[in-house]
Amino acid sequence: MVCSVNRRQILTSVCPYDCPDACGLLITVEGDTVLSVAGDPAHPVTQGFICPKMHSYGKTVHSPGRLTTPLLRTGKKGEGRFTPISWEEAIQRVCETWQNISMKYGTEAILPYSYGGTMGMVQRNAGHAFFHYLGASQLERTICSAAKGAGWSTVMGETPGMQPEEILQSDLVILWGINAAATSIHTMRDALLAKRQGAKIWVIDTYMTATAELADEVFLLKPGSDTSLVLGMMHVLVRDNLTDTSFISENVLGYQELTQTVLSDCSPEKMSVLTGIPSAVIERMASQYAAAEAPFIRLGNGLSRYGNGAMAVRSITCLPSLTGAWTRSGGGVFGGTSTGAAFAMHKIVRPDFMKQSTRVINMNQLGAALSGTFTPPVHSLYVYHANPALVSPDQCAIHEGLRREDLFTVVHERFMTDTARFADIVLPATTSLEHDDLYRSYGHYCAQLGKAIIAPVGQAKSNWQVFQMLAEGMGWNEPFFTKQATDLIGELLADENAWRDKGTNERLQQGKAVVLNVPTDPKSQWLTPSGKIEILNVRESEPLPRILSTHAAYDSFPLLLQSAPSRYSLNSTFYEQDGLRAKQAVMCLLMHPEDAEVRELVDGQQVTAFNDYGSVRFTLSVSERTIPGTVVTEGLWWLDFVAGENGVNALMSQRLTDKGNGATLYDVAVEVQGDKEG
Ligand SMILES: Nc1nc2c(c(=O)[nH]1)N[C@H]1C(S)=C(S)[C@@H](COP(=O)(O)OP(=O)(O)OC[C@H]3O[C@@H](n4cnc5c(=O)[nH]c(N)nc54)[C@H](O)[C@@H]3O)O[C@H]1N2
Ligand SMILES: Nc1nc2c(c(=O)[nH]1)N[C@H]1C(S)=C(S)[C@@H](COP(=O)(O)OP(=O)(O)OC[C@H]3O[C@@H](n4cnc5c(=O)[nH]c(N)nc54)[C@H](O)[C@@H]3O)O[C@H]1N2
Ligand code: SF4
Ligand SMILES: [Mo]
Repeated sequence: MVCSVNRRQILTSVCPYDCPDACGLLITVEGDTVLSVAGDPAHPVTQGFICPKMHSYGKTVHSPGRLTTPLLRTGKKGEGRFTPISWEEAIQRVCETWQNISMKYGTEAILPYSYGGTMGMVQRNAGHAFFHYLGASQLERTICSAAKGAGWSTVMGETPGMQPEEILQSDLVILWGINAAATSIHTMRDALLAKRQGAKIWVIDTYMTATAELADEVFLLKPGSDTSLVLGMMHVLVRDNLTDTSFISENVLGYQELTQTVLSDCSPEKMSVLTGIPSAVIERMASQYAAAEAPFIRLGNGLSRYGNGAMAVRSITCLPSLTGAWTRSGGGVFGGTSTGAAFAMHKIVRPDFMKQSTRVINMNQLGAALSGTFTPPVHSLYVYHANPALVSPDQCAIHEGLRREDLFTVVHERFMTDTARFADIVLPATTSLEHDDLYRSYGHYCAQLGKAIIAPVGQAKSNWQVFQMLAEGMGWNEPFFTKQATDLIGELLADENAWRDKGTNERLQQGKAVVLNVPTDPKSQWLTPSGKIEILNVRESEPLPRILSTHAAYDSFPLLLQSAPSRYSLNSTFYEQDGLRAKQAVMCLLMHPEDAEVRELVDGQQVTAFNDYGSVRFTLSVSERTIPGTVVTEGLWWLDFVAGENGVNALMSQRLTDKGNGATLYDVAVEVQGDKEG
């Protein structure tokens, strides 16, 4: 008998999930078993502190729900009945079907769909080269932060984000549209540290979040009204001469034009009606903002998920330039980092493989794209590291499309998700501990390697491995597809540039988290066409910040619905863990007592929220955490665990943001009624 002794080891890794913190991890393994997961104290930013979700990552990796073999559909689409098949058969079926579709309808009839299941640069972008080579339709990936990016760049151009740790030097931390206690725990940690040194924390949100509980002051406003709030504050700054004229004259374009608008149209009284925040409070917010030495605005994504979302981000981005807050350590606005330029991404994405330009389909309009009437029709959908049947807007339209008999759907997943249930072929995916990748972060400036530290569970394969197999199955002999993930990491790091010091690659190879250089000073070198902060941007159809309407304002339903993140899940990820799900209990709808009373609804009862897109059942939670007129649900629950047939995104529309073609997931109105008994 061969006896193998599995040594217990502690190995470094990175959290792979779509979270700004990209925490450094220490994984204790014995053989191929993960024993425990902890934060890595050596990580320069995350310093050993991680969220409760990742402490139990081992339960995800070794979950009995993991997909372990390729599967072929045997039941109806969406039913979830499958039979195991071999990888060879699966790849052969996919390639043959794609070759037939390509001959009959052209390669653009094939649509890839991927997003943020894993954030490593190689595995996240693994399909781009393949689909470029194939000539498939392209996906516009704008579900998350596109409007936020567009709002920022309208004012700041290519200026990179400031150093997030400056928050520690701030005397007024404004957490604006961000539930940091859930979604950016190190921002929350640092905000609380700043508070201990005397800073005040403000939260500007639409309901009382876990973050709001930790703040000195909470300002709850009507969903989608942030532009009105900030323009009202600007009115006061201008009217009361609280602006920094010398900073403005040297650094700002369009101040005079802005003053005319805000003075004539944006009085606090008027803005009070639009925001629901009393005018005296808007006055006080403005004067306290101006009085602060170094106000640090941490801008979340919440306020960008509206028909006027890019404008809201743009307006807030202008604020520190009025008071010259940028000149002081700790002052400014931070919405995130963008470190793409640090790595040779084109060597992975291979835009040069596209023989001709192909059509682009917006991911937020997948429902329309899958409808039989779309021309030319989509005949095959390949989904990897994403769960569109649950997380994308207008769920009923998506499900209807996924049920089409003439649609060939392939889903590469770790679990039998709501999307995988609709697949013709399901392929089993590795977790981050089973494949190699290089990670960066959108919340700080560190990068780190995450190596494969256990063998794949079952027959799981990484995103990149599957595209290698598919390329082979298609009969392509392009050498790029024979490279290993580690080779691709090498390509990303090959060219030296100003973001990476000489020793960076070596330290990365040792598994260390490395802080990247920011080549320009994000607080004085404005990388805009004019070289100034562009409050006025004449290249835009809206040259100045201005109040734009939300989409929901045109809807005929009375309650605005927010579907915010939960502390114990990450989008639709982590619902595989019973313990984390138990902490969320059930899919709730928070409603203010006044709204409940007029509808004769009581706490704990079953209700249905509905609008023109669909209807969703919730357990009602009557709560003063919301404001009248706004209802809130947290988390993106798998359909296995909800009362009705739909998830919350059955209520969301495919309408896009004002700029950036983003999703308007929070810009939605509903009515709510009590369910009949049973
Ligand atoms: N635990 C956990 N962490 C996560 C996630 C998760 O689901 N769970 N998701 C990850 C992902 S993909 C992302 S993009 C980030 C997102 O994290 P955040 O940047 O925090 O953004 P959002 O989740 O969009 O919403 C943040 C807050 O905005 C509020 N909000 C909604 N509408 C408005 C408005 O009109 N004005 C204002 N001022 N506030 C508004 C919401 O109520 C919510 O509390 O978090 C990541 N981290
Ligand atoms: N109503 C509402 N809708 C929302 C949001 C909201 O706040 N409210 N948030 C939106 C936001 S910000 C975002 S970013 C999107 C997120 O949308 P998605 O990016 O689709 O995110 P997840 O729901 O986490 O699904 C990711 C899936 O990837 C799988 N996965 C993980 N690692 C791998 C891997 O290495 N390979 C493969 N093949 N699969 C893997 C996981 O098992 C999981 O099922 O959702 C959006 N939808
Ligand atoms: S989900 Fe976010 S906070 Fe939690 S470990 Fe991962 S990166 Fe850190
Ligand atoms: Mo996101």
